[in-house]
Amino acid sequence: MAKTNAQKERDIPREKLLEMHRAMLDIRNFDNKVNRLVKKGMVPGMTHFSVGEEAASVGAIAAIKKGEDMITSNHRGHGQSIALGIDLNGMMAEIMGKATGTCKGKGGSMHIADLDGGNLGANGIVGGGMGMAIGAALTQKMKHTGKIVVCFFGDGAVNEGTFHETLNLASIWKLPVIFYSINNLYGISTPIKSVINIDYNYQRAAAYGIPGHFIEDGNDLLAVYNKFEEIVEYVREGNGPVLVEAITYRWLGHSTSDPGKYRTKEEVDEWKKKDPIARFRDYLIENKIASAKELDELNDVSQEAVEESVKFALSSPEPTLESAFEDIYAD
Ligand SMILES: Cc1ncc(C[n+]2csc(CCOP(=O)(O)OP(=O)(O)O)c2C)c(N)n1
Ligand SMILES: [Mg+2]
Repeated sequence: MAKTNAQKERDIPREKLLEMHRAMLDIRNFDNKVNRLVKKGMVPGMTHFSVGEEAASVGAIAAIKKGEDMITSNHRGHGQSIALGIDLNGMMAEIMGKATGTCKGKGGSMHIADLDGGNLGANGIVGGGMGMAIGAALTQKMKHTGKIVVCFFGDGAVNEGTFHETLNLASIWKLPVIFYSINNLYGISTPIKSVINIDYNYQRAAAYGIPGHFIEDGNDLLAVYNKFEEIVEYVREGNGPVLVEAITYRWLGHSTSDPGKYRTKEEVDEWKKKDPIARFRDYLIENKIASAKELDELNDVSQEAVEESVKFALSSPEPTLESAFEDIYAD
């Protein structure tokens, strides 16, 4: 794969490229590990994995200011949390319901939040993050912080009423928010094409008088990153919200309880050939940005960090019964 024009022009630092690769490795290694733990009965509740969709989250989050800008996320939010740099130990402990978890073990996989890191929270309610995102964006606008919010949701969320309400409000108030639909072609077993009468969801931006952007290959990390750099600049300059859609695919079931009868093995295999991590690895090697050995080592370090997080979670205490009544109201 040759260098893209955009990269040649801007010359993304090697450190940044490797940081993005590491984030994708962490997402895959972390989720594959959690999947194995679920099968052993070691994870309470339901989990939804980001395996196969890594580039769509990492490319977007690499374009915002970590520790300043904010995100909201959904039930499939592991990838976004990791891309934003959450502590893996705290996240694994949260998923295993331990007191040392990011949310003290009270949220679990679908409700991971990391306010210090800018993650305002994942949400088990489809479309549930949208109202929070525009509320946070309104705060940034009123306080002139210069910060922006990226609101992540799936293709299945676009027919929720809140999608219309929040895009409309954000557009008339020109809020600094990026609505980002990660289109993995299905909402559980429902193909997105069977529930919309247009080709793609980004086209709905026209209804709110805001720009709509399409990332046809959401498994191409640099395509996502380059597009987001452009969009982030536009939104930060005070031009109002944007709707973005990226096409990708989840390799695993909708959740850990999905028999997966609605798609064929051929379809899944076809998408595995478009593996975002393998493609970016080839790109780094072909362009002599890193050697195969260096990237293997990076993967080893990533796997060790995930193993470490499991040890941390397993050795952590359960939340106390009394703690169920803490953190309910703001002080
Ligand atoms: C308001 C609401 N309706 C239905 C559900 C059940 N549900 C959970 S995930 C999901 C599908 C979401 O699909 P999509 O937004 O495309 O995200 P994906 O799982 O594909 O990442 C549904 C219908 C829910 N959690 N909340
Ligand atoms: Mg979907």
